[in-house]
Amino acid sequence: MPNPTLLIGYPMGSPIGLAAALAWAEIPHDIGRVDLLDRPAAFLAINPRGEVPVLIDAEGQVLTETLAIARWIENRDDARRVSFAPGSRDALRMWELASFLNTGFTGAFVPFWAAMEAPHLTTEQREFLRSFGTGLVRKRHEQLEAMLGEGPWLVGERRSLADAILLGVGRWVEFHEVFDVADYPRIAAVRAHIEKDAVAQAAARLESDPADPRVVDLAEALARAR
Ligand SMILES: N[C@@H](CCC(=O)N[C@@H](CS)C(=O)NCC(=O)O)C(=O)O
Repeated sequence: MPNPTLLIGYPMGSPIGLAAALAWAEIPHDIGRVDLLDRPAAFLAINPRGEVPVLIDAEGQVLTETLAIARWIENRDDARRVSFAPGSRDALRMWELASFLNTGFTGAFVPFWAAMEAPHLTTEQREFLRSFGTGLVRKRHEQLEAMLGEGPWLVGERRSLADAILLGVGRWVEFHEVFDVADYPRIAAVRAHIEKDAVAQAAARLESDPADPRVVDLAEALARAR
C-alpha cells in the first residue's frame, strides 16, 4: 500500500505547514507538487475547487481542506507530537488558533493574491487592492498578537498543528511586502521559533526542491486517488 500523499502547491502555498506537521508527527508520507499557475486536469478531477492541500490516504480516499487534514493528522498522532489529548484545554486552544489562522488571518491576504494574479487590473486598481489588504492584514495581526501568550510556540511549551498552519501562511506578509512583522513582537518571536526548526525548513524547501526524497511524480500521486 502506498504512503498517504499530501499535495502541496507552489509558489508560496499554505500546505507546507501540513507537510511539516506530518514530519513532526512522524507519519510516513509522500509529497506531490502542484504548480498552482498551471494545474493539470487530473488534479482538478480530484479537487474541482482546484485548491491545495489535498491528502490522498493509503486507501486512495481524497480529503481536502487544511483543518480536515489537520484533524486527520491529530487522529493518527497517538504520541501527541503535534497535538494534545483531544478535548483538553490545550487541544481546544490549538484548534482555536488553527481556526483563526485558517479563516480570518488567511483570508486577509486575498486582496494581495488578487492584485498579483488578476491579469487585467490597472495600476490604480492594484494599488487599491493592496491598500485595502494592508488594513485587513494589520487587523488580523493585531488580533493574533493579542491572542498570544509568552510562547515559545503558539500553544505554550510544545509545537502543534497551530504552528504548522502559521508556518504556511505567516510568511505571506514578507512575500507580499505588506509590513515588517517586527511590528508584532509576539508573532515575530513565534514565527522565528517555528521557521528555525529544521523540519519546518525542510518543508519550506519542498516548494523549490523537486529532488526531495519525499516528492513523488505528480501523475503517479494523482493516480493513487480512487
Ligand atoms: N479553504 C482551503 C483554502 C486553501 C487555499 O487557499 N489554497 C490555495 C493555496 S494556499 C490554492 O490552492 N489556491 C489556488 C486557487 O485558489 O486557485 C483550505 O483551507 O484548505
